[in-house]
Amino acid sequence: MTARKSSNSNSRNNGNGLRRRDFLQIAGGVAAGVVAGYGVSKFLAPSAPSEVEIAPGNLQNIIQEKNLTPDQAVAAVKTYVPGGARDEFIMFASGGHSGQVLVIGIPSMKLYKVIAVFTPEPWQGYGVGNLETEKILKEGSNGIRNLTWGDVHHPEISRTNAEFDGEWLFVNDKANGRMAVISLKDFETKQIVKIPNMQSQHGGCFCTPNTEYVVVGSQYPAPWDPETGYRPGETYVELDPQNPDTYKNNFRGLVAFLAFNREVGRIDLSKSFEIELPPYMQDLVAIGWGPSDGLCFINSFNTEMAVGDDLNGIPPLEVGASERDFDYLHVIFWKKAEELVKQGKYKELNGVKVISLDTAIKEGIIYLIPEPKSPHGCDITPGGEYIVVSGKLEPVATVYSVEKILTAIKNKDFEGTDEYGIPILKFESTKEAQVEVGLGPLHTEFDDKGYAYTSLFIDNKVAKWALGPPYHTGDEAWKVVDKIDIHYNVGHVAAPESNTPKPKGKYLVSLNKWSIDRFNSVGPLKPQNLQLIDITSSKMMLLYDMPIGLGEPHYARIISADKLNPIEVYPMGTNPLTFQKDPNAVSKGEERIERKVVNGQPVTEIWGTLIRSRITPDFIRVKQGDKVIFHLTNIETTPDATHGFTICEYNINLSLEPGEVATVEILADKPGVYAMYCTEFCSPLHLEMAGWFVVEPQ
Ligand code: RUQ
Ligand code: CUA
Repeated sequence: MTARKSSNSNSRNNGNGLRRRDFLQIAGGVAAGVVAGYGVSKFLAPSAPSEVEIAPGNLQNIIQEKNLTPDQAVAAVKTYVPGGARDEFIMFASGGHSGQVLVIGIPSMKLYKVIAVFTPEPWQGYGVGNLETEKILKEGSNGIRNLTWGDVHHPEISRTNAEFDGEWLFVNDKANGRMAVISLKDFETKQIVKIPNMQSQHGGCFCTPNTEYVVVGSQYPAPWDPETGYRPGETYVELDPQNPDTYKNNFRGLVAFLAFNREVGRIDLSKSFEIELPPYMQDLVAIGWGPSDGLCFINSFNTEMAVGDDLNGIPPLEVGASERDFDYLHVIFWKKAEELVKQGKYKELNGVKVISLDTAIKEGIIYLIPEPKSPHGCDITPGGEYIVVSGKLEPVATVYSVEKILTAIKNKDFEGTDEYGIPILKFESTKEAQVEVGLGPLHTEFDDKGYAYTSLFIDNKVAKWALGPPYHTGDEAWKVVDKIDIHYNVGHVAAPESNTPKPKGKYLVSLNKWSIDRFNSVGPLKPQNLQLIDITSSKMMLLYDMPIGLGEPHYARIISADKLNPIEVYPMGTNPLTFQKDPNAVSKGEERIERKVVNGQPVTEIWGTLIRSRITPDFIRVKQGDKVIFHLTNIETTPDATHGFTICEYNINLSLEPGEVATVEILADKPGVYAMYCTEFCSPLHLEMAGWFVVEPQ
């Protein structure tokens, strides 16, 4: 991997070979421009810094002292979003193996929140005692283990007419084949679903144009029993590397169309369906609109169906999976598949309707197109007319025309079938263009001016190139126009509302795997590096490096901030999971403790309130062996007045936002006197927001 020093690091010659006097002139210009550009009057508002502090001379001194190049000084100003101001875009970046989702402002690159999804997170009271959130994690496990992490790759925002609508966020767990639903009303996880018949999951998520379905594809094929599909911990099939047929016959890929019920904000498996796929390693998924409405595209690798077994003389999986020059882009007619389900042409496997591969072929809903070697990205141009795929091992971005694909299907323009009988369309009759973008192309995003941006893993660059008609014509079309260095090892890039009909342009974020020399050292495990790039002019310009010290952000969706409209406080007594009034909500004066016996088990049930700076009740006496249930209502109405709740030694922590009701259940199994207190520094008497939980010995 080539990892070079940044060309614009703080070097003595100011990075540009400028002489010092020239530089000072430019710096002065920048400084003056800063003040003028931002409007002096704004700076002179009563709360703004004094005139002396913002004098151009001073700014010039700062630039000089920090040894900034003019570009760096401009970048600093471009990304600065003062406190009280708002970012223009919000990025939802996957948190990789942290199992969480990062909420980041653009252009400031401020980290606003880490949404707890697959991994317990105490600050949000997620999976650390709160009954509802523990239930989400438990019901979203795989039935054989309580999963406490996920490998989050691809976030997706709910869509209306294929555009992001800012209501819901979906993220996948690659390692365990799961999907999570997050409400953008409160930025909290509401549901995790183990996708039936899927072991690992990677492609997508990608919503159909009106979020009828959240679409996801498998990555590593699952062991497959034609009668019972795949069941975690149960399905055992023969896999013998010496006999490739065992893999070809006993494993299957899958694409799942998870029906999303917007009213209740939940995935409904009873209305979902799946399509069986060959045991290739299906990769990214894209769902079309406009001319590609009703189409689903999935690329794949390891169409060689290599298994590995390197210690026994079989080529390593990596080698076996890279032998052929082409893999397959899958083209699936999902609306026709929906019809087949209505006609009953499916088999129910593990609670979901599955269209068999044979049925899919016979009914003409699946086709393959050769795509250059081990591709990764699978992205749709704003007009929905092209699909762009990049082969990691081929220095080109390949552009397919949807019109040509549909014509080729109509004319049965096939070069044959694959081993399973799926018709393969001819590459030449579906291809629109191939653009030489550089080495190791991965993933492509689009702006609002007809340009595409492809990440180049091996080159450590992002290439900007012009799309063809109707975006650009003649000599302008399908041409690389600019490249920018990134630092280092870019995976995906993300641009505001790319992969929708109306990308917003302006910025590109390069999600880099390595940061090497870009930050203060924090030991051998280095942060990932998200780099913000300005794409408003013909030359791309690096604006900001943001270290991410938790997990690996694979991909991100970026939405205009004004499309988001989260609530400030919950309506009093809300259960966040349902957004309904919680039957156990209490107001001031209704607090109480009740003791009863349920099926022979003594139960102490407490209805309490929290308000600055009091937990009511603040003294609770139970008997050893009691099951103790707390229903706590935060009766604050002030935004930000969150209280926490813990009982020492009990491994629980709640986060109660204003208006929220939470329930926690514990077993008073050990005698003792335990302090309980509010874990959020909420008020001057926060430390006094405490009480005692007494467990009398039997
Ligand atoms: S992936 S870069 Cu899911 Cu593309 Cu990781
Ligand atoms: Cu409530 Cu501290």
